[in-house]
Amino acid sequence: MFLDASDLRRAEWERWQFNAIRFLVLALALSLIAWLVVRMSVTRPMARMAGWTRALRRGQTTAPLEMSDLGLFGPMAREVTVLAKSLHRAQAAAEEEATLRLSGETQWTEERLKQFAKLRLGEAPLVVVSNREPVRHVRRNGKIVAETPASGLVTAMDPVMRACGGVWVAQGSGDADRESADDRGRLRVPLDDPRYTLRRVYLTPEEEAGYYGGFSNEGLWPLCHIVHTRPQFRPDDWNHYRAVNEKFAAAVLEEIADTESPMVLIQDYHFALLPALVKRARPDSRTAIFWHIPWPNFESFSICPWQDDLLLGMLGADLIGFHTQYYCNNFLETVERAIEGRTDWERFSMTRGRHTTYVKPFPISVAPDFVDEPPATSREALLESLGIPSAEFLGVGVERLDYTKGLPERFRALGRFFERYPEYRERVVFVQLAAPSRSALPRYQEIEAEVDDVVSSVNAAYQTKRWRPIVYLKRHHDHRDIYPYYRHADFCMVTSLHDGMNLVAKEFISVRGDDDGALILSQFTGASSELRDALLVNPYDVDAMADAIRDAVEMPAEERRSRMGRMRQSVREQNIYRWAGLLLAELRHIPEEAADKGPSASLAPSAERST
Ligand code: ADQ
Repeated sequence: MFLDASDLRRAEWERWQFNAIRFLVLALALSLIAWLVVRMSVTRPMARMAGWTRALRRGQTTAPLEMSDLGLFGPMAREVTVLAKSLHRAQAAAEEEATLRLSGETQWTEERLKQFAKLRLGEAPLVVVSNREPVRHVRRNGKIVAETPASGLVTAMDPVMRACGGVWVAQGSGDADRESADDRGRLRVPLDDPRYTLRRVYLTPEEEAGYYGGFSNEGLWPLCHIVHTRPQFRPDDWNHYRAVNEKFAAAVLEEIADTESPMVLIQDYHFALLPALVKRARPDSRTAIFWHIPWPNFESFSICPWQDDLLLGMLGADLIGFHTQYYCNNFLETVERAIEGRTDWERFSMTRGRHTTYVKPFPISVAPDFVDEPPATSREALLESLGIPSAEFLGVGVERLDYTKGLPERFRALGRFFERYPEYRERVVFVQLAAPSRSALPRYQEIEAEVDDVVSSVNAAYQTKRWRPIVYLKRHHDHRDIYPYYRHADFCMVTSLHDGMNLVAKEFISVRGDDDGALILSQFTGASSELRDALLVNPYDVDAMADAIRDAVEMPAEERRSRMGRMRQSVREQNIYRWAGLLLAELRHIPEEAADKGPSASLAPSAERST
């Protein structure tokens, strides 16, 4: 039998040919895919990064590089973006300095504060202590996110720390704070461009309730604000307050252990005992306490059962700062009448033993830029996002939900305005941004319920099918979200019953580059002594406030512009860098105490007398 194998050979040849073609097609497809991948994830992003860097170098853009399709280069692009931001900031600061020099102005800027800190403070590190931290980590929908608390103190201190560097000791209050810091509670902030260290101190729920909710916020807060809310003084709260002050003192002492002559800047009424605790252990430190809320008169303060301990704790400081001269007067009168020592009304100081404490006003303020790279939201887009088809006049209020801020009074005044001036119905919309605050305390639950009620009743009384007079947004907002409201409002209302300074008024002014907008401001805020071009009101006088709203919406454009222009000039000059610069300069001039002549032991609060 013969078998003709030529078919097999042909078939084999065809198979080879077929495989060769398949291989070629496959190789082509693979090359194409590889080419596309390289182009998408390497060549194009590189070209975009190069183009963006070129535009940045030429000063044509400052916007961060869009990251969504950067693939492999994501981490590098992030770093380059941070670097670019720093360069841009440095360039803007240099330009600002040059402009100021040319115009002969001596304005405080971030750069000037930075240079001041470097040249004048030298190696002395700056340690800031406050209850509120500049950034807290919280869990949202299973993710950890960083958020800035709604707090005047944080708004003011963060730019200072960004300029000076150092350590900020504060309570770790976010539910994901521990995971976001190292074992000692330390992390570098701001997270995207670290410039200082945050040292978190963790409290137990009992300490938090007694020291923060109890003594600080149910005792000292209503004691210092004249708002007719009775302060609560409980010995247990006081014990926690003392213990927490000691806990913070231990953290501060640890932070300054290896440094000579550190500067310690203590913030607010949560830490009245801290100055003496720090100075007793470190007499070489220069220690100041800044009191962010009003100081009442002697009679009001004297109802506190532990007033001597608080005053002696504060007098441990070399320098005590308040917002206004009036609070300084009240304080010096209080110590003169309550504490044995030599009061000097010429130099505004109190001397006990060998230790002198100076008392001075430092009116706090805001940074010239409310936010970096503000959003370009238009007025129409803003109104649309709120479901408001149109509003001829837009009013805005921005507050923590606090009974000192006069929110019910403001909404009653709005109701009276629509009652008295019905021609403004359907033409004026008032947007209130309110961040819930201290919600565990009964008085804060009451004020929240009262505000809900007043808003509902004013809306129920005047709303129509296509209009609601008050839009009430009860939640925390980032400053970037607040910016468009300030920017597009025709008027802003600050109606505090009593307020140390009030930064909302200054924030509103700082964003009005258009020199437009009217400010209605309570005469009981510290800010009212600086911002005389605001429409000053007594928040207890509902009729007068209703008239002030009418005056704000009817104010001629020319008058609005000249008033706003003058207020902007004042806020620009008296900015937060000036506040910090003057405070640090004053503290630096105070002669250093020799270690053997530290504050007399009597400056420390006595444990025996305290409860
Ligand atoms: P506060 O009582 O907190 O400050 P304020 O000075 O008005 O009051 O500052 C509030 C800050 O919180 C502002 O920066 C504001 O933008 C922000 N904020 C308000 N509402 C918000 C919201 N809904 N969401 C997010 N942020 C919000 C205390 C004293 C003041 C003093 C400051 C600084 O009571 O008198 O001016 O410290 O010293």
